[in-house]
Amino acid sequence: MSFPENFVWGAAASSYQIEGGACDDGKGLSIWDMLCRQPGKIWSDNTGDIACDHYHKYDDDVQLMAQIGLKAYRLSISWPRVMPGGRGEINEKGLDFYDRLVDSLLKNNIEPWITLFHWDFPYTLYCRGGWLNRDSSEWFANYTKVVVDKLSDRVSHWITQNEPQCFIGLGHQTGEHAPGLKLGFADVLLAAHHSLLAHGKAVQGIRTYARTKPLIGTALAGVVKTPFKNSYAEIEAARQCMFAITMRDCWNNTWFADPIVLGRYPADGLKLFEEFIPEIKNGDMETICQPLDFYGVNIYTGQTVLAAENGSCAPAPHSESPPLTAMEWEVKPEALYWGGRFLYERYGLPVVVTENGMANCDWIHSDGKVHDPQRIDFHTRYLCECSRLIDEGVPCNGYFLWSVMDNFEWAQGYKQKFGIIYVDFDTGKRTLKDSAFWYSDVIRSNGRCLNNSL
Ligand code: IFM
Repeated sequence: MSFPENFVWGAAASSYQIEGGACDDGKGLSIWDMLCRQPGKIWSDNTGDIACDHYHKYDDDVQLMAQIGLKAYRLSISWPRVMPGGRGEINEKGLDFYDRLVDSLLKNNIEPWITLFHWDFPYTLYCRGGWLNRDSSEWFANYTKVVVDKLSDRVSHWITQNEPQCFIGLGHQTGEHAPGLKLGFADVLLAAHHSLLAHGKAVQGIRTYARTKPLIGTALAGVVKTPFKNSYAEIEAARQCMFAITMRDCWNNTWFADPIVLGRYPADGLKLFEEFIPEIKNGDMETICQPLDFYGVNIYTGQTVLAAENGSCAPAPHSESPPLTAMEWEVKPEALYWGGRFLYERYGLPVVVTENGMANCDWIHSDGKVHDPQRIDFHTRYLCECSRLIDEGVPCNGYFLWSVMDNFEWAQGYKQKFGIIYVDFDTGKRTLKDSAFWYSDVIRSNGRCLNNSL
């Protein structure tokens, strides 16, 4: 296995999941602060009030990242930390936190990749309609400018939003995530349309105001289908299935990616969602479809499908007892290869794996260490598929392991552990897991050490 010389070996986390400091230094409330206050919404009624306390411990955390040898760290900005009411007043102390974090990363030769929105929407703006309000795209554009003005002299990698499928679908349709709404489908699509407009305006803003040449992308959830067999018919079936819309929900690739990259909603979605389609004003699709530098995709699992008789596809027969992570997501390494390949074929953009990781049952063992061989095996297998993707000519420029440290896993609270750094949430103590030492070897050998595991 080999990776290109300048391959970006990274790890990721997001503001609400690690920062804590929920009310510190003038930060405003987000919809997650509010959801966590509703009993029964989050596992064990956990909250992100303190989380990893990264807001105060960021410098130590950066030292650990440097010890691991990360080349890049994907972080997100908390919109209400920077603009407590979501618009208007700027909270300089909040902005300064990111200023210091970026400096600390650069001092340690770690490239910051900034995600502008990873779900912690300002509560004040939610009270004005949130993503249902068409003004939301302007609010987001103004917020983007504030961040770009502050950080773009040192930051060049930008991701607009993380996984719209989740913050719209889980937040506005099923209600499992903040803001906890169970809206009718027309409103779900309206919120989605506004978030797409916000993406487009943010890209425009970054290109206009950035002081160093920006590289801009997305971080969409990858809904991946893999072929049952390596035959033309099966591969074609998986490809079609991966880009088909068959359900009235957000759990697909094309409803978000087609407008962003191709400038139009997919025809099958328009047909299936016909009576729920929001008003699309003149110029909307042009605003949404801005040139991007990479297609960021978060891949955790996939579904294997086989070719069905009428040219469509059907779920493949599956094992009675498939390998599952603690999230009960099936371990499916080939999803990284097929997902990356199909997305590149359709959208023609270089691919960056903006998230890949596994929740595991981790604890401190009696020898004081955290042994997580399952996670090492998981990443070895997925990276092997990443290498295959690159070998076959798909420009896959980077890989961000989710997550750099254990964190607040949304509705699952602290039950799930995705990190390569173990966090004791009672004391705040960090312990590098075996997987952190392993990832360090991977990075330092540019992936060559993976050959020893095969
Ligand atoms: O923790 C989340 C992250 O915030 C978004 N992508 C999936 C991860 C694991 O569920």
